[in-house]
Amino acid sequence: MIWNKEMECMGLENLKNIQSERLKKIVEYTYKNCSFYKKKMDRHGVNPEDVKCIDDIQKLPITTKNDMRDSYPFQLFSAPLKEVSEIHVSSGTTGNFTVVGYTKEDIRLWAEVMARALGCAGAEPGDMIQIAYGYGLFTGGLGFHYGALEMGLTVLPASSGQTKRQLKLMNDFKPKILACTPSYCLYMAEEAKEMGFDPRKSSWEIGSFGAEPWSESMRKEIESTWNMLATDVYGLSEIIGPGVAHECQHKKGLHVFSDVFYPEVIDPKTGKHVKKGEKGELVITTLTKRAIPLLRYGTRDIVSINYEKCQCGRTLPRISKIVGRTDDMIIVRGINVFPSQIEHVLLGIEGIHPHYQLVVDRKAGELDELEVIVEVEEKIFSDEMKALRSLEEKIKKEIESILGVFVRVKLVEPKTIERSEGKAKRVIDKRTL
Ligand code: DLL
Repeated sequence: MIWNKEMECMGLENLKNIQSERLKKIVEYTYKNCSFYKKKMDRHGVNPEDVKCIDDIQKLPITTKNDMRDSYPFQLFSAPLKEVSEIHVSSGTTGNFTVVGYTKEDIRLWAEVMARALGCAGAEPGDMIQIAYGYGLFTGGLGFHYGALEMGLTVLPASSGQTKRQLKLMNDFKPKILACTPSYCLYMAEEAKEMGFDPRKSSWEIGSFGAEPWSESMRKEIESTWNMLATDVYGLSEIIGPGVAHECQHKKGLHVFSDVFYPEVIDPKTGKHVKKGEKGELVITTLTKRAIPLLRYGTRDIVSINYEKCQCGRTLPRISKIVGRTDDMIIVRGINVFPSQIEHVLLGIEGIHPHYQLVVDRKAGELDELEVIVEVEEKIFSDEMKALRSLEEKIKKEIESILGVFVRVKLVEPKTIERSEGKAKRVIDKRTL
């Protein structure tokens, strides 16, 4: 279903007019209410009056993750704290939390975009949804919650974890929709099988999976294991949480709700727009947010954008599945590698489980070593050593020929790699660079 047909299917010229009007207003608003933005624009030599239409967005400077961290906790807020009704934080690997806030109006916006996202996935009012993203400071649980209420779904706010209870809820209440990270969905399948439950007989028909990168092969694995449609949801706390973009049932890219979140793709080295359709860093401007609007926020996520109308009727632009983050990329002996590329190779090989970890190390005076640790079927372990070695060799050859990077492969028994109920940890970088 299309939740907001007017905004999602309008002609591109109309959409551009709306974006232009909203951009002018939000630039004025942030300049007036947030000293960080006033200073940043002044330093960059740009005034709110210079921004007359959406294409003028390129005159504005990029807001970075470091800007957010340096403004800890509330200096990037444009609304006074007493008007903020909810605060979330996301924790990075280093330094301070990233803090975000929502006014009442922002919460209404979040509910609206998340209802639109659920509509993309194929949810209909009256359906039941099991929300197994974490509730709390992480935006996943509550974002889905607000959207589901807005659409009129019946909500099971299960939060993440307690896997046996998740499965019992599913079995007894028969929810149609599941929302969680893709890695947690596969972990639940393992538990289900151990409990003697056939995942293919589950009540879940549609999954809305995101918060971490996942490959097309992982989608196939989830769809065949659970016999459900697996759709991709994208978002980040800084922009709103989940609800920035969602795939429709055609699964040909994620529709960005660009009447409120304006997307651009830049070359992170030059800061300039890439050519249409090329990959680069996704930059987003929140066109209507009040508590903490962001102008040209550099997400570090790598995507391309397709502006063609989709088969579903939506004219909203579509971002490609996220290949990885600029800061997630491992550079091994000078070659750029994204965990999702390795995942794609691994899941194409028979006998492999979708659980893996990449360990990068560099011993003194030596070159980088990339070790791929991957779980294989029990059966392979009970085979002779020879079979195990030949599988190791096969994986090694495929990764080396496709990615051009030298790797060591270590096969381990099922359940050796730590499972995650939220975002999976795929890379362990032991190098002290
Ligand atoms: O992960 C919000 C979210 C919750 C999205 C639930 C989808 C579902 P953060 O914790 O701030 O917010 O992390 C945001 O996660 O910049 C991406 O690098 C990554 N990410 C989010 N969705 C996807 C996705 C939430 N579908 C960061 N594919 C983002 C790949 C994703 N990466």
